[in-house]
Amino acid sequence: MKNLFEPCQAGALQLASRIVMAPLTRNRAPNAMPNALMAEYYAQRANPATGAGLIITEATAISHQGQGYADVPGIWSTEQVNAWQAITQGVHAKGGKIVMQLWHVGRISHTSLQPGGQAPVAPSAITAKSKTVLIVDGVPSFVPTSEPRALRLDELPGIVDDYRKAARNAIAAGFDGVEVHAANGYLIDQFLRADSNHRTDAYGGNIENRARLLKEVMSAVCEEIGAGRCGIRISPVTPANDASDAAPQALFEHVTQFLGTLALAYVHVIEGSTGAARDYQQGDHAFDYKAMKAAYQKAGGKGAWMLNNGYERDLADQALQADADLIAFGKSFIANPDLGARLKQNGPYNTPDRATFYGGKEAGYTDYPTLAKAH
Ligand code: 8OZ
Repeated sequence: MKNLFEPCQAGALQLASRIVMAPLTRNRAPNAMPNALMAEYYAQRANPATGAGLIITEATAISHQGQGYADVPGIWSTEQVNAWQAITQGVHAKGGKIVMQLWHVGRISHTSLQPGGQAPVAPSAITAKSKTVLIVDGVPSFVPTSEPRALRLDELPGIVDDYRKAARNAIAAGFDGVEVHAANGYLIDQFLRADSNHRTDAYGGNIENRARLLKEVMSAVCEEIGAGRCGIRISPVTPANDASDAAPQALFEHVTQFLGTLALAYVHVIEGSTGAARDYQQGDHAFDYKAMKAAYQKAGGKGAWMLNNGYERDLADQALQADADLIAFGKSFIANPDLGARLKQNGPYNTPDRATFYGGKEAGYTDYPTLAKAH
């Protein structure tokens, strides 16, 4: 019987529990720079006895071009690498582990966030029916994403190289590893899905071609820092950020079959619609997650299987008995810095305040009470 509170080996990562803090965009990094307030937030959640066995950072841009939201952090400059060190040191001082989520948003961006005010880049010049966050007059506001331009074939090696350098930078900043963000309708997911990828070259068309960028990025990152320190996040059926594909089952079985050939730390699966109630088993969201995992294992995949989306204690226990090794908690980690301690006694839980998810300072970020403080 697996349980949340026992150690788990995920590739080269020795984790003190099966409780993971999911990546959470919080828009509190002006100028794409990590800062002291962020260090406090992560340190509050880092002790595995009361918090997470593994923290995954908020999505972090691998390049200026990879940025799509106001005040999200980056990992492309020396200054950023140095600033992240305070965060990794703070987490390690509490006995915790932390990996960085590597992010290129592709078309989910706005010209005002791009180098030189240029168009965002994407597999094809198709505008997403989606919004991004800008700070307008000091207030976070949702605006439609800009029309992207299609990446030229000769630009793709540079994108793969940006992921490679970002992974190298993450290790230099003291991270235990990286997670490649291939979910939620961002660049890699845009390549995967037929509705956002109309390319006619080696990166578009059939499944193998649409998965090519993902494969090249994963191979590069694994080669750079060792596969045992690398994870990946996928979201087979999410409609987030206008992600859309008529045949996700075949697509994602192809993807996990490839992932099974790498000796990854873990595969992180968002079930259903990102951030929504647990609706993945309903109607047109029918997706055979077990078959996807079987494809991974058949190909030799031994890395931990991490599940996410709306988990609470009972569902997490059930998932661990079924097929999960790790459970990633998102919104509940926003509101409960000591979520591990609260899961152990199954409550009480603070309620997350949506109004403070994106942007702002301490309020709704570092000021949620712990059990120790509430009593
Ligand atoms: C919420 C707001 C902005 C970005 C994702 C990185 O969906 C995100 C994100 C979530 O993966």
